[in-house]
Amino acid sequence: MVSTMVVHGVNFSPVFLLLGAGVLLLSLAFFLWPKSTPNSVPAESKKYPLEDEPDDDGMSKKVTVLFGTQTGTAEGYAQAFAEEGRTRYNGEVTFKTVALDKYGDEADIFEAKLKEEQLVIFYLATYGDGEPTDDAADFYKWLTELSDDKGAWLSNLQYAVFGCGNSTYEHFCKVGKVVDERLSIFGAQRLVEVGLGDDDHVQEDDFNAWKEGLWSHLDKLLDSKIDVPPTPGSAYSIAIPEYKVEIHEQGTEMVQRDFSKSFKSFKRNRVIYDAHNPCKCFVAARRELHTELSDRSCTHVEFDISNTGLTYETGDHLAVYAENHKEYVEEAAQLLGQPLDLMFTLHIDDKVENPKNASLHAPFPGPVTLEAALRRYADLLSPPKKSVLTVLAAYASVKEEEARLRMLTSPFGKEEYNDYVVKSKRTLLEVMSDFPSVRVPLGVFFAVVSPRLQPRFYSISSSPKFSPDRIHISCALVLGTSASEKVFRGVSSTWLKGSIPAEEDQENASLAPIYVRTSTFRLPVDPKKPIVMVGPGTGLAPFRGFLQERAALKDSGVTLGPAILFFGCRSRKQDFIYEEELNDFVKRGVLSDLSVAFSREGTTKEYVQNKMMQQASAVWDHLSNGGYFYVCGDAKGMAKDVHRTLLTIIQEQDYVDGSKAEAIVKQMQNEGRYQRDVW
Ligand SMILES: Cc1cc2nc3c(=O)[nH]c(=O)nc-3n(C[C@H](O)[C@H](O)[C@H](O)COP(=O)(O)OP(=O)(O)OC[C@H]3O[C@@H](n4cnc5c(N)ncnc54)[C@H](O)[C@@H]3O)c2cc1C
Ligand SMILES: NC(=O)c1ccc[n+]([C@@H]2O[C@H](COP(=O)([O-])OP(=O)(O)OC[C@H]3O[C@@H](n4cnc5c(N)ncnc54)[C@H](OP(=O)(O)O)[C@@H]3O)[C@@H](O)[C@H]2O)c1
Ligand SMILES: Cc1cc2nc3c(=O)[nH]c(=O)nc-3n(C[C@H](O)[C@H](O)[C@H](O)COP(=O)(O)O)c2cc1C
Ligand SMILES: *[C@@H]1O[C@H](CO)[C@@H](O)[C@H](O)[C@H]1NC(C)=O
Ligand SMILES: *[C@@H]1O[C@H](CO)[C@@H](O)[C@H](O)[C@H]1NC(C)=O
Ligand SMILES: CC(=O)N[C@H]1CO[C@H](CO)[C@@H](O)[C@@H]1O
Repeated sequence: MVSTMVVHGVNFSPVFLLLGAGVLLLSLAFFLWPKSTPNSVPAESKKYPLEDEPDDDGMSKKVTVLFGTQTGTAEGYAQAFAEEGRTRYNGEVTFKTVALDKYGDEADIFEAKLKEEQLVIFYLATYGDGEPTDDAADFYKWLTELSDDKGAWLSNLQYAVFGCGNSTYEHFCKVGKVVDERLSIFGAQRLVEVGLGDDDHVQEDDFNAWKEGLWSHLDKLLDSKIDVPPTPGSAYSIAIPEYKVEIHEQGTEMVQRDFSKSFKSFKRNRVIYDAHNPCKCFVAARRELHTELSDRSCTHVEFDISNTGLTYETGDHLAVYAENHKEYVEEAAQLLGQPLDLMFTLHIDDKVENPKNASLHAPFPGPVTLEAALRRYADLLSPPKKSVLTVLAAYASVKEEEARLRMLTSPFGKEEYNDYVVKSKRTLLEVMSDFPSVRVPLGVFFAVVSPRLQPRFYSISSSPKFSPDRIHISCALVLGTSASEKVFRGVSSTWLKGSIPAEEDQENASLAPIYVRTSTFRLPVDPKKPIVMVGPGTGLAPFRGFLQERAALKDSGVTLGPAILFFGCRSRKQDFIYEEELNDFVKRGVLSDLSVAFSREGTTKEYVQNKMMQQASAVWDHLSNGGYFYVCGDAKGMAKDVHRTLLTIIQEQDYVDGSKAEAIVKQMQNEGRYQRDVW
């Protein structure tokens, strides 16, 4: 018996905003939300029709906006850009946004579809070691491997690329830059220089500046009627997308966390677990890896994957959907002014005339309590984007608060936004509590204020040869002081640390949806090849898997090549994780040499790269013998320093100059003999 009451009957309340620079900011309110709920279709029935939206007369103008995103930023830009375009050209130009994996999945499709396009705008994020996002992987591989000899086959295409990245990474916006370059090689016409969105500053500002430049070009191509472009500074009425909220009676049964059973992906009759269809697994075992003397924490967790069909390979990554801490959930409910036990379901109202509902993601399944919804689905701690502040401003009942929120999002408030949100890492909850007059309706909160909580990735620290039924990970706790001087606890690391293992309490054991993401971080096919591994801190994780695999090979009679490992931590007495296991691998001859750099034991810091220098000749011996070089862990500091050290070692040991050493490293990378798993 579910009797229901609709609170927000209209899922689309127009809110009139007077914006200082209308064109610049219009798009912000349409910022869209991370890849969200499951919406995949069975793999085999997936079709990529050449034209799924027939152009009525074949004459109407069309812009295709393609994106590759991991956490939703690039998708948000794509949606905002498209939305602005629809308004800008009074709906006379069709703007279609498509994720690259929905666009196609193989050479023929990409080729046929791109040939038909006239205007394509790309929004592409970069990850890992300058790699594409999962959804852009097939496209990127195809485009980068396509022979240059193909010539100017894309000469009908005009395009622009905006890259999303963070300039502190070595390969800043690499995917955007590469796609831009490749398209040009094939004769496509670049409308504007590739945009470089830098997360280290305010990326939204880069996006806004870049798209203004692009509009001026697009106006010439698309706007037949207005020769004067819309004047900045004019007022726009904008609407904030929202879900319809259906409130249920107390006592209604809650749906279990459900990643859309009906949309399970199958390949050759096997269940495929992925972001749309993760596998709920129990925490089987958990233990602290640091000693009591450490003031930090690193948790070893084992997920039970027996009888699930979930499989993995040594070197893969595990995605974990963790839940928010109780404290944050309670605070969020309070800020929303709603009780935790409120039972509701979100809907997209398709009865109401609503052009914006297309940009809303499928809502999470209901009925759920507000407590469960906030715990599972809401990202409460990420610093809010400017677009979110624009929405909050629309719901402020105190004039001063509204004015301050508007100022923070205005072009004049760039510095203030940077100081207030970015530099001080202010969480969404902290921002909301700074503006107590803001009361956001639930349908708006889940649609556009709180992004969907994303899974976190972990390097798998076991090998299926040794541990087929359990996936191991090692997670460093993120703990700090927040902008409001409260304790900041990372979502996933806190959840993992507090998880209840079935070994200890079968009845109350913790469950999390997980899936395995295939990586390219792999041991040499030939086990006799020498390997050199560098993995300080949690960077040790995949190497524990490597060593387990080597141990299994050795036990089955395989002859192993030499393997050396450089590990680093603060001190032997605090955070020398898996110390006993590593020593045991040495004893068994699975690991030929273990070098550990303790950074806080002596008077001077010692890092893995110092240990590498001390063993330069051994390192070069192995590598020049066809050996493999592996680095795992921190991308921003460690991996760069280790890279430089490798170049130095090659120069010194091989008596070559800097550019020759770089050529040697490049060669190793091309041959897959220099692999990095960095984050
Ligand atoms: C491919 C890959 C492999 C990885 N492998 C591992 C692994 O093997 N082991 C491991 O431990 N991690 C690994 N990570 C990192 C891991 O995915 C998570 O990022 C990490 O566990 C933190 O997640 P969290 O949810 O606990 O923190 P989050 O809730 O995501 O918080 C972290 C964020 O909070 C911000 N922050 C930090 N301090 C504060 C503060 N005081 N106030 C406000 N904000 C703050 C930081 O800017 C950071 O962006 C890997 C990441 C990737 C991409
Ligand atoms: N979430 C992410 O994506 C991410 C990415 C990278 C790092 N982190 C941070 O890293 C921590 C993870 O801890 P962890 O156990 O992996 O590592 P860790 O314990 O912080 O570091 C391991 C060892 O590496 C040393 N080190 C620091 N800078 C180095 C450099 N440039 N080159 C070589 N060695 C260096 C450290 O020394 P000193 O500390 O003594 O200098 C320590 O001895 C978390 O607290 C998290 O905040 C997070
Ligand atoms: C684990 C990790 C690795 C990253 N690697 C890179 C990189 O190699 N180069 C770069 O320019 N940006 C890198 N970034 C930054 C992201 O590309 C940037 O935050 C981007 O805005 C994310 O877009 P998305 O939300 O659409 O996925 C990395 C970010 C993370 C979290
Ligand atoms: C970009 O990298 C810097 C430097 O490591 C980091 O402080 C910052 O948080 C990153 N930005 C984002 C949004 O992740
Ligand atoms: C499980 O949790 C309940 C409630 O907290 C508790 O009463 C019970 O003892 C727990 N079970 C075990 C086996 O510890
Ligand atoms: C997903 C969704 O709800 N789509 C609807 C958006 O609005 C139009 C116009 O009312 C409907 O036809 C769609 O079904």
